[in-house]
Parts: sequence; C-alpha cells; structure tokens
Amino acid sequence: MPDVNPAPAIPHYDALVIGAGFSGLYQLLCLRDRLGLKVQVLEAGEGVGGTWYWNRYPGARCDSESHSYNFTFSKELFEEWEWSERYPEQPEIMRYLNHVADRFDLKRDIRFGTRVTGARYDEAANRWTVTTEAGERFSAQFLITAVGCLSTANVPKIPGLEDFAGQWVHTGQWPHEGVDFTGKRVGLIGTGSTGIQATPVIAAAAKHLTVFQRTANYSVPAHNAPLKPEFKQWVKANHATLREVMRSTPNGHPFVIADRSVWDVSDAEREALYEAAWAKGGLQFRATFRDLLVDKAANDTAAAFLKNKIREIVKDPATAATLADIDHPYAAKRPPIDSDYFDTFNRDNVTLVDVRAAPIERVTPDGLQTREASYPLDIIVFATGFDAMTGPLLKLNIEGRNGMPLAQAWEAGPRNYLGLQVAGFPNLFTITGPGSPSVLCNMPVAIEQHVEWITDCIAHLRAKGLARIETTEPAMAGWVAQVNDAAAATLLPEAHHSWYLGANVPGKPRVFMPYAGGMAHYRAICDEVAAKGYAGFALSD
Ligand code: N01
Repeated sequence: MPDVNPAPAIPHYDALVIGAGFSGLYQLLCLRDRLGLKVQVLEAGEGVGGTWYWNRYPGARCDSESHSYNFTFSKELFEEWEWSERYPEQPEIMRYLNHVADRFDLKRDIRFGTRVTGARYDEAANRWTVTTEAGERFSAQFLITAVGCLSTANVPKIPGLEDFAGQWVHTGQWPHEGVDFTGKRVGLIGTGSTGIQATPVIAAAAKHLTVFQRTANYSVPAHNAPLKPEFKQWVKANHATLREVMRSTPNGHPFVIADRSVWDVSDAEREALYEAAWAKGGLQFRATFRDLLVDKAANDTAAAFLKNKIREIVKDPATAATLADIDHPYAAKRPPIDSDYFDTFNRDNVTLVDVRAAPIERVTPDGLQTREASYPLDIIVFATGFDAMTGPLLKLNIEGRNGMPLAQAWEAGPRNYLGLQVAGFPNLFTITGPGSPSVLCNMPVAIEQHVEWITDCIAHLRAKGLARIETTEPAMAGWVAQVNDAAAATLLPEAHHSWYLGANVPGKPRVFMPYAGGMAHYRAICDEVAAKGYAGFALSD
C-alpha cells in the first residue's frame, strides 16, 4: 500500500551553485547554456550581486578600474556596457550584474532569499544534499560554491555592544534603506579599504565623525572622475587587447608592472616616478617598480614617499603622525585607494583616535570607551572587515565523505588543491577558494578562470562517462607547500595583522590564504593539470 504521507521528493539537479555574484552568475551560464546541465543557483540575498548586494555603505566603490571590472567572455557584452566613472560605484556595479543576469536570462534559475545552512555528501548516491535556512532541501551531483571571499562580516566582540542606546551597523551588512547621519555623532572603527572609503562621505554628512584607528594604513588617491567619451570608445575598440593584458599580468589588472628596479634609478628619478604614479592614482602605484613587493629596502622607498604625502596633506602634526605611523610594508596589506581620505582629517568635525595606543575597552550605552577616554556617539559604524576566504565556506556547514565537516578538515587552516577542491569532498568545487589568486587578483579575471576551468572539468567527466572527481591528499600537500612558498617569496606575510593571514579574526589559524604566485602563472598550472588528464585528482565512475 502506498505511503499516505510520502516524504516530499528532493529536487535533483546536475549542479547546485551557491551564490549569485559575479562567480555564481557566470557558473550558471556556463553549465546551463554551454554544457546543457540542469542547474539551480541558491542565493541568500533578494537579488543578484553577491558582495555588492550587501556592501552598500557610503562611498562603496570598486578599486579595480571600471573597464577591467567586468566579464570579458562575451565581446558583445563587453562592448555594449558603458561604465560612467573611472572606478565603478556600488549601485552601478549592481546595475551591471543585473544587466548580465537579464541579458543571459539567468534569474529564472536562481532562488533568491534562500540561505544555505548545510551541505552533505552521500557517497553511495554520489550526491550532495543541500539544506536551507527555511528547511528546504536540494540535491545535485556537483556542488559549486560561489560565495565570494569577503562576505562574512567580522563584528568584533566588544563588551557592552548589546547595551548601546544608539544604532550600530557593519559596512558589509549595510541596511538597504540607508543610514541617516544628519546631525549625528558617528564613530567609525576600522581603517582598511572600507573605512578609508566611507570616512570622507560620512564626515560630509555627520555632525561629527570620530575615526578609531588601530592600524595606520597607506592610501593612494583614486582620482576618480567621469570617463571621457574617447576613453569609452577606446575600451570598446580594444576588447581583445585588454582581455589579453589582464590575463597575462600577475594581478589581473589592465596595467603592466614596470620592468625596472627601485635601484635602477637615481633618488631624484625615483621621486619623480612616485610623483607621477601618485598623480595618476590607483592601484597602479604598485606597478612603479618590479621589486616593491619582494625587496624590503625597495619597498621602504615607496613607504617613505607615501608617509610624506600624509604629513603634507594633514595639517595637524599629531594627527598626521598617527596616520603615518604605519608598521607594515606598502601593499603587504591590501592597499586602499581613496577620495580625499587624508584631507578629511583637516575638517573641524573629524577626530582621529589611536586605539593601538589606548585600546577600545567597551561600548557604553552612550558611546565608546577606550583606556583613556569616553566618546559619546549616536551611531557606531564597524568597518572591521570580514572573516575572509574561509569564513563564507565554513558557514555553509559542508560535510564530505563519512560526514567529515569541512571545519574539521581545515582546523589548522585551509588545505586544498589549486584552491578548487578538498580531498574527502568529491565533486565540490570552490570558486576563488583559499589557495587560489582570488583577492590578490582583479576578481572578475580570477572568477572567469575558475569558472571556465570547472566547466571544462565537468565537460571532461561527462565526455568520458565519469561521475566523480576528487583531489588527493598528496596533491593537496604539494599545493599547500606551493602556496606557502609563493607567499614567502614576497613581503606579504610581513603584515602580521592582515586578513590575508586570518589575523583579524581572534582564534583563526594564521595561514597565508591566497596564492601569491601570480594569476598568469596560476592559470598555466591549472591548464597543465587539465592537459595531463586532471593530474592530482582521482576520476571515477
Ligand atoms: O576590512 P579590513 P575592509 N578594534 O580587514 C580594524 C575589499 N574591499 O572591509 O588592521 C579596532 O581590511 C582593522 O584593524 P587591524 C579589499 O580587498 C575592497 O576595510 O586589524 N579596529 C582594520 O583597520 C579589502 O582589503 C574595496 O589592526 C579593528 C579594519 O578594522 C577587504 O575588502 C572596498 C577591530 C578592517 O580592515 C577588506 O576591507 C572595500 C577592533 N576590534 C573593501 N577589528 C574596493 O574595491 C578590526 N579592526 C575599493
């Protein structure tokens, strides 16, 4: 007799993709339209955009130049889209991603408002079953995470926050209705890329802004401006060239690192080159010399130039000294670019507080208290960053073969092969996972490479009649060593408090997470692995 209350059938797909930002959108397009797979995307937000859907804080803008911050896989898409400014602002990036989703009819295969809370691999069925916050379940042969690297907000556990009488917000979970700073005393904690972008905009709106700085930071002007029609035309006419440059440079940006050492030029020539780079602005400052990130003495010359700029711009000598008291090499932490950040400290309504010298002790009902003073506040803005790279993956509660939690497999830090796969987790792919260039690269370039590699890999399996791919322990051990070696060859690990190392989250293992060997080199490694029949992976039916 049939069961009168049969368990609802779990919808089954060839592939489930978690996240509908740049990576999820392109992965859906590739698997559905190029391979003909049945694909479902699950997205926590109510729209596409990923990181950009959540990061709506004032001043949110990308630090990749707009003509490089887009997909390049479609010449038509590239040529029909027109950015308005040198650096795209968050609302314009949202318009772009919605345009992509609509142009390729992607939204019909995305379930919005669907937060994944668990994923479990069933060995016998060779299936992943994914659970959502609402208790729904989905299953698929392949599970692909497209959750981004910087999507898990890090709100420091400061005692007393629950008793704060005012409003507090984290920049990465910004209220969609916005925050009204008019007439308000605002405290902003954090001086990374986000705090540096938000400070001038909040200062212009608030009654008073107090910036709480723990680690002083370099910043180079963005010199953002509307794009000239001639430049837009040039971009449209140069799709192939730009794509080629971005795919061949170590960081996926559309500029080439100068082939000269800091020591090839005289002191005066060096200063002139730094001045020219400062006047041009943006991340290209890093490209002034080839040895800035590998030779500490070379880096010191850039650091000295940038610290001098701070002292020139900021009128109050004590404030300037605190802002210029930077303890790490230039670009060893992700280098911010800004619009009037340092100049903002010349405003009468802005105060800088050094919380390295006098740490924050607690939040009180009416503000923040450091070891030395109390600061009455109406609004606290946490620009305190993210549980980067591993955070978004671990939050999914992924369990591989025999119920092994990913959190346990990564107890001592992330271990995987090529940043793409973890042994014990068959048919799971992590787009821009730790161990891949990801955040050290212009993200759309890193994303296109990963998505295309995963697509080709699944196509290969299908063509060979194979059902499963899983990396091996030895392949992972070799790759982890390569990731460590690549980082050790640079100055990047010298920024001890960097989120690249997980140092911003108390208790997180200190492991240098992104692959620092350069995007072009990484692409060649991945291509070679594929050409050798997916060396380092076990393929089976
Ligand atoms: O975060 P961060 P972010 N008490 O981790 C401080 C990308 N992004 O959101 O260095 C006091 O860099 C912390 O101090 P310290 C980009 O890749 C891109 O700014 O840990 N302070 C630091 O100053 C970027 O790198 C764009 O000592 C505390 C700050 O908070 C990444 O996102 C724009 C604290 C956090 O800086 C993350 O940037 C924005 C505490 N308890 C972001 N805890 C563009 O494309 C943390 N801090 C332009």
